[in-house]
Amino acid sequence: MSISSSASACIGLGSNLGQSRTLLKEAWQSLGQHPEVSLQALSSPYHTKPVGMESSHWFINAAGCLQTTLPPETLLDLLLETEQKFGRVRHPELEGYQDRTLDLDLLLFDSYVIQTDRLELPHPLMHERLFVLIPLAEIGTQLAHPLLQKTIAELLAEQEAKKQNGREGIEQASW
Ligand code: PH2
Ligand code: MG
Ligand code: MG
Repeated sequence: MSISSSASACIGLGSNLGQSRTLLKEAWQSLGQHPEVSLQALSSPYHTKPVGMESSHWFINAAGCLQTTLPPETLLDLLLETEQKFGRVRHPELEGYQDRTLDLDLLLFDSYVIQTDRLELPHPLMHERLFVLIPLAEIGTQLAHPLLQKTIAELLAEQEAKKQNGREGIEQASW
């Protein structure tokens, strides 16, 4: 038997095509079926305005934290497989962000800092995105960003202070 230690990972979940809320909930449960994943907490869903893309479809976003004995690259593989399983079709020929049934972004993996072509940890945009910070703060205010050395609560307060219109475009919903 191999002995591997367990890490805490946080995931950003998003969908703006199809039955988004159901897709996110089922995708989260599906991650929990993996023998090396143990689900810890899932935030509320939020109805959010698309950021950095032109789309008439608002997103449902949520954040979840889990424990895993998988290494980060293998957890990333599992996230990408799960996106496909839930109907994600990528169009590498198109520029910019596309509407999608499911996006699972690895935000934090313990306090790992990784910069490879495939995987960047912490997620390079997480500290700027209210649609990530607001759900993540619900389940882990005291989680630390290993590069910025600030908690999620502090990053959220900073972003909110920067935005003139506060939480406009982000509405809490329920599962
Ligand atoms: N994801 C993006 C780009 N823009 N906007 C919202 N509201 N929610 C997202 O999950 C999102 C986005 C790229 O992955
Ligand atoms: Mg994303
Ligand atoms: Mg993604």
